[in-house]
Amino acid sequence: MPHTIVAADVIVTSPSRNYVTLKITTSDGVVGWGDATVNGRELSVASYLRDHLAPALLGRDADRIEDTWNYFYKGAYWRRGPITMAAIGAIDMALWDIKGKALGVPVYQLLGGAVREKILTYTHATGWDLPELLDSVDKRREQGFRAVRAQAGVPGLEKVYGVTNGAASYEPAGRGTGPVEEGWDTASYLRHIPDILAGVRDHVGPEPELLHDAHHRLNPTEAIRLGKALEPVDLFWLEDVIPAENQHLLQEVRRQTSIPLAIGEVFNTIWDCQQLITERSLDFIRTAIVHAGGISHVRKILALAEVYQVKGAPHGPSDVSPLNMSASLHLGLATTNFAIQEFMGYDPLVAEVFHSSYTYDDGYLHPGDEPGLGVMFDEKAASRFPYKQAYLPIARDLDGTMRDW
Ligand code: GCO
Ligand code: MG
Repeated sequence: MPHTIVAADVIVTSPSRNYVTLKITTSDGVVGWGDATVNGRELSVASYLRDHLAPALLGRDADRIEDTWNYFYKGAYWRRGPITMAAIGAIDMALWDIKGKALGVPVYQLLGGAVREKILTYTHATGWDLPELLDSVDKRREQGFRAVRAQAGVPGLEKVYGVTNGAASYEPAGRGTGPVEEGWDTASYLRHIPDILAGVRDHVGPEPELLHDAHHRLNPTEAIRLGKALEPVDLFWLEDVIPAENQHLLQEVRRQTSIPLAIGEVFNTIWDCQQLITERSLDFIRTAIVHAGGISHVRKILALAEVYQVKGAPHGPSDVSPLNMSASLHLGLATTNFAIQEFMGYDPLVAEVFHSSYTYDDGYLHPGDEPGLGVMFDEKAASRFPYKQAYLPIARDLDGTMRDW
């Protein structure tokens, strides 16, 4: 029996931060949910969905997930881009949720079934200086995490990539009418960070996995220097060493250091990472489910990656909703070359709106066995948290020149 789509509603809610959620309802009363959040540009996706895609969804057969993906991707004529792909991603997620609920099975079963019992996860540790960072790493280890991303301050600066001098937390977003400005000093960072990460490795011993995010700040020459300096630290990966626009340049870094590279949280399609994967310029591809067209499309990215021995390790910050997290975990449980899931956790307010059935235990996540994606969205609770304008920070060099953030 076809499940005809009779409603497609967009809800923007802000329990501590903004999330955009798509609700699709079928003629037989099945409701599917999808995440459409693009941090700092939330209302654009909400409008793209509400004004352009939702009307065209009405009357379509919810069972035709792949056809609907192509209908919106090819049918737009205009290609790619974070707003378009997050909107398609939300539709795709909601349709997988509906299919799972209609058949009474969790989405990972529809994707081929579990290939592992649980999914390794990494979380964030943050400190301005080494003692503060070690404190934060210890706390994460006490919570059971086996893999930790370590970020620190940079001497001479006060605020850098979400890390603030004197505030032991990481916050890559600010509310208000404009972006917070941070400073950047490549030379100081390169002098400082190898010792910091070596200090973390000394502290935790050889076993825990350590990761570090350079957040697009370096050029290939600087990235090679950093990669070489960090080889003794035995990182799980070094993330976003250079901006990914000039993809062939990553080969330079690749040829001169054995450090594992992760990249791709800003990518939206398979075509953004095709060259990186087929030239094997990276070890881990980081596209988030929501930002790259949903489960259907990220599944294809991971299938391409599998051929080249590249692994999946999707972006999973708290600025995408638990719906995205759940979709990522269902895909991860059913995908052989899925390495690890980033998991920052959420502000407690988020659980008032998103009732998720995935579980965390001793460093691993599991999507749970509820039908569909297993996340219930509480519309009444959501209405208590209206949208608040928010921006990602920007970064400037010491002389004021704009940098990649
Ligand atoms: C990460 C990311 C985040 C992003 C943020 C952007 O590796 O988790 O780099 O910190 O900057 O999610 O919205
Ligand atoms: Mg990152």
